[in-house]
Amino acid sequence: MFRIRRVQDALLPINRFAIDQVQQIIREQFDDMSDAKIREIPEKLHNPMKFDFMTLLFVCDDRKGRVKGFALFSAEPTLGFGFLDLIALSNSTKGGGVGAALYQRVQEECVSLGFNWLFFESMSDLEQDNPDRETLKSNRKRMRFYEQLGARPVMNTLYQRPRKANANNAYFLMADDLDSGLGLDKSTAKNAVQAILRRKYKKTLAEKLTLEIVNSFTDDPVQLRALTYIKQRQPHVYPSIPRDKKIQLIVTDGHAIHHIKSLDYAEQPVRVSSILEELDKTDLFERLARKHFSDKHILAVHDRRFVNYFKEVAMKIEHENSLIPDVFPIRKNVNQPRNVPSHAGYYCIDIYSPINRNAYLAAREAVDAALTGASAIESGSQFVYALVRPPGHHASYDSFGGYCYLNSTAIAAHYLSHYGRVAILDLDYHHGNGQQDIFYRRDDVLTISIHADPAVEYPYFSGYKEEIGEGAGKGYNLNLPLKRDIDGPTHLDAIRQAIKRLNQFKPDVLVIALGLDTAQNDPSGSWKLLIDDFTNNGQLLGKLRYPTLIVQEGGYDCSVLGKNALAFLSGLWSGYYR
Ligand code: Q9C
Ligand code: ZN
Repeated sequence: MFRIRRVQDALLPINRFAIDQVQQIIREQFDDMSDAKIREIPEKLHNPMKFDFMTLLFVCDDRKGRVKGFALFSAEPTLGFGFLDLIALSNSTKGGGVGAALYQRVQEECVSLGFNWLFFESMSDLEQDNPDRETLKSNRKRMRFYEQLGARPVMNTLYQRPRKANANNAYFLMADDLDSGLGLDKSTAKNAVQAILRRKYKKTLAEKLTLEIVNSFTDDPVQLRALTYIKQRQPHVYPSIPRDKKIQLIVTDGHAIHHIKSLDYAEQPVRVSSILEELDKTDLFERLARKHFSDKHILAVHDRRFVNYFKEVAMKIEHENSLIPDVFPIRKNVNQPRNVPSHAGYYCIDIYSPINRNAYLAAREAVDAALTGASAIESGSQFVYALVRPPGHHASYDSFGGYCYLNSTAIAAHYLSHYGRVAILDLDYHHGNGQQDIFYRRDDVLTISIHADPAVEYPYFSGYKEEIGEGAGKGYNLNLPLKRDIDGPTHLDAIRQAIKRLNQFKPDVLVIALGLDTAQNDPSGSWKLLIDDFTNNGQLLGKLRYPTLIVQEGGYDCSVLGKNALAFLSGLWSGYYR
């Protein structure tokens, strides 16, 4: 089994590993590529605008990151074509469809960028250019492969005239119409060829020769060689969005067992289905199955006694019954709670989070979903959305509240902190007191929260801007409280401030606690964000290009939840890919 994915950054270990292997393959197989060029690949990927083409790297690997092959591809968005620089398999890969899959992924990328043409060079398969039988044979085999995939040599030009840089070989310019059925008109071809030659043979081809080749394109449309190895070709079926570009989606399908059947309890199962209904109208998502993770990930951020208490007492509650804590001790010289329902107030901060067996089971599942998302990020995904409930961001090291029991966001962030620097950006209307508390003394996980002023809003006792972290964590917690009646533009300004801090911190991974209770008319909020504000927020954050895990938190107006979630997520996506 293999998968293909785009590697854009060397932030996470799996990507650094991929790029190392790609460089190794190039060193082994392309002795004409200079070491400087090989070494600048990561910089080209990370900073594509600095160079005249945009470089994209697609790797084919097993899920553990062992590279079977790669395609290095340049996009020329202004002229609207793609150029395939290199496509190669690792020495231990024996075909198996890897080459074709990589090539097709490049075709899909071109189509999704709106290009009509893909160009590349391939060695001549003509006898006159190949005195050596073996080379002739392998060049013919390669040409057959490309013919099957949709590319053919450009004929009747000087392009394949031997040049200094490839003195021993004649290379055809290959053109792939990406199944558009269009002819290659002369001016498109000339512009493309000029751009390709200037870039590819910058150091070895005099401008005069470049122009000679460009001007040798006289046929209009340019002639492509007729099929010589096959009679007919199966056109490629293009997906609306290449699979690895989709946002991966994990849903806690068992969440609905946690159902507080009271009309004024806002945190209802329908929240998830209303979001899902909107997402399902698009092709933007790929579902991932939820995996199970051990309790050790929970116990890494939560107090063991708290977790045990929650689990044990939850299991004691009779079916359909709920326990709402009623006595809340001030934790000064009090005894440890026994695991009995009447002691529930010890770990609880308010009356909004009834304990019952299903609350535990559902919260546990939300944790698994968030961790599944974190592990997808770890293995190279760009965007993963964990659509979960109950929410988690009000649950701290040893307390629960605000509809939250276990802090899935914090648990996922801690998991990811083993692989790099993590930043959590909490966009819920309410302060993310849970992860603030959990990471308050740490400098490897930055916590930022944009929320309504706690002087007048839940959770009242935290979320002030003076709370900046302690010890090593001093300066690694940022609260951006806002007034009760703000709208989208004011909120966007706060996001810009958060981004400034993110840019200083330079996380390897971003975790977004996505509360949608910032929307206009949300029953638990007072802000006035509209659908376009969610799109703008997403876009701004997507442009940062961090691998991003989004975990669902609050948001209670089911008439707009789905639209706003989709707006935010597609904003993220387009900020990154467009
Ligand atoms: N009259 C989250 O959004 N306030 N929690 C309830 C009821 C509690 C919100 C007021 C708000 C908790 C995850
Ligand atoms: Zn909230």
